[in-house]
Amino acid sequence: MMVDLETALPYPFAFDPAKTALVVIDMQRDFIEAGGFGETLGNNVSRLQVIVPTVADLIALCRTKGIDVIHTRECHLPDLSDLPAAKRDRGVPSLRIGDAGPMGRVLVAGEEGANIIPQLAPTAQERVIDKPGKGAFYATRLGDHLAGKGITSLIIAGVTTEVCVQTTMREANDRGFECLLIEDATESYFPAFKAATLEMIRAQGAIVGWTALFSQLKDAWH
Ligand code: TIU
Repeated sequence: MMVDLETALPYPFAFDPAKTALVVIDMQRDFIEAGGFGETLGNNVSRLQVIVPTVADLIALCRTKGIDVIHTRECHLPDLSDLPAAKRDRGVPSLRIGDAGPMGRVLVAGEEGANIIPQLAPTAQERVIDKPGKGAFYATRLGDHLAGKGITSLIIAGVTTEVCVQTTMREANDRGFECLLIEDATESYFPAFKAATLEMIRAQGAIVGWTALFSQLKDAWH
């Protein structure tokens, strides 16, 4: 049965739970905890910690409803063969991707920092997609996974709003998915960038997709 989220912006968002997945983007220690990739870039990572309880509630709701929960992690192979020089050499971080830091090698699969934070740990049944880019469709099996399950709508959460979340949402939109971003389940190191991203996603008649608060989704989903 369809769920009609009448309070979504810019206009009501209807979805069939049988064809909907939750995608939780990059809720990793490297972005959310001190000593990880986010902090090496000069960011105050504590800003991202405020959404953790809401993301946990969103995951719990989706598990209760029986919809597919997918987690992504931005990270690279230990030999860095999937890390373009352009990404490694960008900017003046305190540590570069692949360097040894307090949570292991920065943004490398298998290291502590690349793990999803314990509060949001995936279950053994849930798919975890490791991705070398900002978008979750680039160089991953996500598209095949969703097609195999007949998924047409995505509920999206995670960090950071204007980088990996927005890139993934635009990739999904171009692939024909209807996308709903949960406003209080996404966060940025830059409040103005989060606000601008929410606005640009839903502008022009949902040019990229819809947004709603978690409480609004919960209230609509009986
Ligand atoms: N730097 C920043 O805001 N984000 C990233 O590098 N990756 C994600 O957004 N996951």
